[in-house]
Amino acid sequence: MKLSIPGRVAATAVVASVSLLAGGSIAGAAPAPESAVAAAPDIPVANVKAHLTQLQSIATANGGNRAHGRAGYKASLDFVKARLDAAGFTTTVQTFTASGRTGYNLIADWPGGDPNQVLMAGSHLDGVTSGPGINDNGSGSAAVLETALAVSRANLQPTKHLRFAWWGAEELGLVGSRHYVNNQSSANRAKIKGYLNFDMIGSPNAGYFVYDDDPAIEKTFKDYFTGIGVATEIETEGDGRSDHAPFKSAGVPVGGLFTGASRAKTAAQAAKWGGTARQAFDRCYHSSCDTTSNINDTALNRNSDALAYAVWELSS
Ligand code: DTR
Ligand code: ZN
Ligand code: ZN
Repeated sequence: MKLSIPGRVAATAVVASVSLLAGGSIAGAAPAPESAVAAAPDIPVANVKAHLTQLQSIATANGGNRAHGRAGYKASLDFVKARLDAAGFTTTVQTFTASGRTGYNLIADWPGGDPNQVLMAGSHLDGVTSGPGINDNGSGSAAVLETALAVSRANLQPTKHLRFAWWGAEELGLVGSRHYVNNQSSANRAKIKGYLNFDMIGSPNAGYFVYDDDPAIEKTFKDYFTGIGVATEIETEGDGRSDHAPFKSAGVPVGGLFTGASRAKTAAQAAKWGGTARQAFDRCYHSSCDTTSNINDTALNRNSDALAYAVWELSS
């Protein structure tokens, strides 16, 4: 089911509400329409980085990783869950088995909104066994967590019901997200009007890629980056490569953001985005050096803000 966001209405409403929210007023303008979209807040990148520091500490205290079936993964989930419980979310831990070990998904529902129209945002929380997995995928997990906390701080009351998810065992083949989708009734699956995926959004030699799946979701992300003057490219290698795939296979509109993995940045991309041509977007992909030093703060900041913008826009 496609999301239908008449861009001009949403944009007008956003302009109206932003001006009004900022204490300004649009001289002579009509009052903001009832459906004015509250402006998404800036996501403090310092908060996102603080979550990454926690995940790094968890890996360090648990054999150097946060991989499926290891102590570091469950400790990561417990950390995220505690923050969400304290912020008023209704959390659920879903268990499954993969490679003979227990896996866990964390689902966080924000109370309110139309239960028949669910907007989801998610990321995989597990890493590989060879390192702490801070860009892959602490970056996505921390940004989704901070956006959820921003929803709580704002006490957002969107039209749609908001649900956030942190997946287990993505590195074993999208096991956790596939378990979630396959264990939803078809009726409940049909209620999910969009799934937004964030897997590697802070790569050191960052590119700015938008998934080219659902047109309305893709446009929402592109509109954000256009608004901050950052060019984007469509993500071409993503199909099947992350947790949006099981949702897409089930007919759910999907989208997401990505800053690149082991593929090398081209000279043209370096000219557009900065960084180093002919060097991987993330030289520490699936390596022990994927630590808190392996993050591009500007990319993490921009993608965290784009995440919040899309959640606010697409849930309104
Ligand atoms: N599969 C992800 C990394 C990854 C590689 N290509 C893409 C494209 C779109 C999203 C993610 C990815 C992982 O290793 O976790
Ligand atoms: Zn990975
Ligand atoms: Zn990943």
